[in-house]
Amino acid sequence: PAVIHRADYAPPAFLIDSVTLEFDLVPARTIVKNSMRMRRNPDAARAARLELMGEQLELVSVAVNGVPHAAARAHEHGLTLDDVPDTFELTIVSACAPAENTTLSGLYVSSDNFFTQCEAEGFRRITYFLDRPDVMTTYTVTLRADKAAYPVLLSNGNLIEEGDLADGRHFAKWEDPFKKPSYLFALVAGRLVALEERIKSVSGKEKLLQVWVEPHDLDKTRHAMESLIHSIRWDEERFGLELDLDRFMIVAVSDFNMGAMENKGLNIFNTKYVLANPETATDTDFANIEAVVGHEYFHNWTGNRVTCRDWFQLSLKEGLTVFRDQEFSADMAGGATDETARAVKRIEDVRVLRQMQFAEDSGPMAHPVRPESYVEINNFYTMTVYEKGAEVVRMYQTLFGRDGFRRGMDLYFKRHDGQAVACDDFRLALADANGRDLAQFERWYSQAGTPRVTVETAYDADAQRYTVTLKQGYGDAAPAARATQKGPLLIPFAIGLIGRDGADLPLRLEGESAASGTTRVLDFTETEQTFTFVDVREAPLPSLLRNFSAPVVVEYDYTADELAFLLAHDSDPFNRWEAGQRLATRELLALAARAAENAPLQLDDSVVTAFARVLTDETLSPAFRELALMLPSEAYLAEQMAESNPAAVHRARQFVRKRLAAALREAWLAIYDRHRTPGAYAPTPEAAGHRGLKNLALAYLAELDDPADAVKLATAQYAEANNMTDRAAALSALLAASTSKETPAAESALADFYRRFEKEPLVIDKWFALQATQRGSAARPIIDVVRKLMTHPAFNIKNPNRARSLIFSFCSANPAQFHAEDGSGYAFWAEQVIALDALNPQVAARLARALELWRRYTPVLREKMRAALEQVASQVKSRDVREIVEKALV
Ligand code: B3K
Ligand code: ZN
Repeated sequence: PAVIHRADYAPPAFLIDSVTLEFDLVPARTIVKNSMRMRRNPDAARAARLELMGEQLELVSVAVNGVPHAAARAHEHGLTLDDVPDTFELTIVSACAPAENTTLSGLYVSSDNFFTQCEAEGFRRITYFLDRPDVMTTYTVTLRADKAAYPVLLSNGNLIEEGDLADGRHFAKWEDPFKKPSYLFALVAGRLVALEERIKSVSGKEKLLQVWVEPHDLDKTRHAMESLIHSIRWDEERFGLELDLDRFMIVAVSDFNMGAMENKGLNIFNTKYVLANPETATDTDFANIEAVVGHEYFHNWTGNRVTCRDWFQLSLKEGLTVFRDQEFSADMAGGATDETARAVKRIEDVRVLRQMQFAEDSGPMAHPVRPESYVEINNFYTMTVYEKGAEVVRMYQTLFGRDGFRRGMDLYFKRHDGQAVACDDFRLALADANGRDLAQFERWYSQAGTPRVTVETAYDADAQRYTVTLKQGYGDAAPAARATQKGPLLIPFAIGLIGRDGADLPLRLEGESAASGTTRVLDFTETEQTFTFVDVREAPLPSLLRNFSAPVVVEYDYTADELAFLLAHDSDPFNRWEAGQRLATRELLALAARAAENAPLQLDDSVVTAFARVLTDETLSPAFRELALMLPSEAYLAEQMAESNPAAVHRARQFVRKRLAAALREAWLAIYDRHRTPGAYAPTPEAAGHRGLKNLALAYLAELDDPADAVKLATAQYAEANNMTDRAAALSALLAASTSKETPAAESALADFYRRFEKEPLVIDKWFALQATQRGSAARPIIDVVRKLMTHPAFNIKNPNRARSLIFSFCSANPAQFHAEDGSGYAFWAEQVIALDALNPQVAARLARALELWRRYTPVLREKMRAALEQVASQVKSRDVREIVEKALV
């Protein structure tokens, strides 16, 4: 397959000054008339011909300056025009078939309504175009459709005209005053209703806000609207960025490949990230909606006003916008000063990064934040580009502080508003605004793999000096990553020193005149570097990489007692949590190694004691305690083993869960009682924290060999719940309890849940997911449950949310069952990847990635995975899936 290289970037040979689009929307055959004012790009080499991109289009006619153009050739990838003048009007009429479009890229139909998805390269499935992000132009769009079937007609920007046409049809004309790349184009047509609000933006201008949904979902739009208003306010306050359009629309669609899309003024969202009311959505759903609404809204400046020169620069907008949405959520939860509330959000984000991005960075798909090459760009909307990219942006803020970061952002917009630029331009704006050379920092964009920092410390009591020696490298990185690694990184390494009483010591580095602060960010720039603290009156315990100041792995030989001490005392809440995770991980990996050899398992009491202290420490917020008591995931643990053994990890982790359940039984019962939240439901972080801790208690109680308490509590909670968080948690506890002891309560709750929510697709997704991720037993392997559910009338592989809820949940979120030794999980995976490949390559490629780390597993599993991968490689057609499986098999 053709590989696209970053080094081959060349500016476009032609530019488009404006475009006018007219759509005659008919599901089976939509006609698009596209008129573009074009000219040669003075900054590019003179091209012999004009090459427009186009896919799956039927060409009807081409005219240059109104004259039919004979020398136009349509082909599989687009349209070639020989002999075009220097400046001209190009008019192309073409047709496409939205009703048959199962890829959900381009123009498609969902629930009888029309939607578009153009990023990254979907616009070329709508019309022939220079479908690349550095070609920015203004759009005028006329939509025509049957009025009864499609009463609402939306596109980007402002509505300038609408009216009736003959034969029961009508039209709407939209104009977007801002230049934009084609990937930000959108249209929506259908039977939809909107929740509306009018607000005044910071400069006093009136703005119309709308959340469009199908009529039966109008009662689930309030939270999305509030999230939008909060996002608008936050961007005004934190970054001085104002909404630039008079009207901002969000539209929900139930068939969507990803979370949401930031089309200019017309964001299109997966229903999952819009619809919520207490009965249907969990606390996590509410929080995710706020984050995704924020994310897409923030793109209006970081992505839309300043966009990407080419797709290699994707992290320019995605890393930055993820960072912005993380900060938004932290500010919403804790303001600028509630460090524990902010830490809860930070911990959640770091968990995801470590579990998913570190794994990606260690396998065949490893790539730098700014990739060097790709086959299919849709495969590069990755954890690395998004989450590691956000960490890279966060490091600027760690280096320069909030004010310095803001100065850099201001300069970035001053220089680049209205342009399509590169990651380097962002870095230079930050460097120039803060008067610092950030040349070395560029390596964060060009080197793949997770850096490892090893730490050695020494205390000289006589001299009262404490030295910290840091070494950086990449360990044995995967070949894909190793090829990119050139030299040491600039790592902002935050550190604190803790005294025997648990309090932070004042910090003074050698050469400084006085001590200042208790956390210092060390500029760690060399392969090996020693930092010396002076006036250190006692041997301290180091608190390393506070608040996870860089996306690295830290290796330091803490004793178990030291970790327990940090868990009890560190003033940095992130590192308090981190100490508990290190303690648990170490213990769990030792147990997994024993489990792999079928040796008996035993857990040290000190671990139980350390966790008991946190659990019952009422000075800590419930949300923090919930995170502290949550063990590292099975996937993360398997990843840390020399040879991943999911069955052994599962046995070890279950063993520890059961021990913690039994040893702390009374505490769990007390917690359950104390953290009930009677009264009306509110999705605030505080109330969610109480529910979370209470439901964690329930989940632990369900692990007891005799789960009678849990069954009793969960049965009552299920029946009485006034919100989905509690109802789903109760159902999950009942399913878990019935693994050790068959309980009829689980079956009847499952049946009730289905009946109750039959008409709520997002809740039925939860019903599928809960069953796909449940624990199995030898007598009841979950693959059987999953295969049976595949034939359930509510299952539909064409709907990505549904496919994810059953197939992906099983293949990616139930490792012990998926990696069954008989290979049954892999055979299922292969079947589903092949089936999806023919319908929706983007979704298929995501599923394909479930086996990419196959080389790291035990020999038995490895061989079965290889066979499944080879089977898939020999049958799939899409460029998307081929790239994944071929890279995995190299
Ligand atoms: N920019 C879109 C993602 C598009 C994915 C295309 N395969 C959503 C987001 O990151 O906000
Ligand atoms: Zn984004």
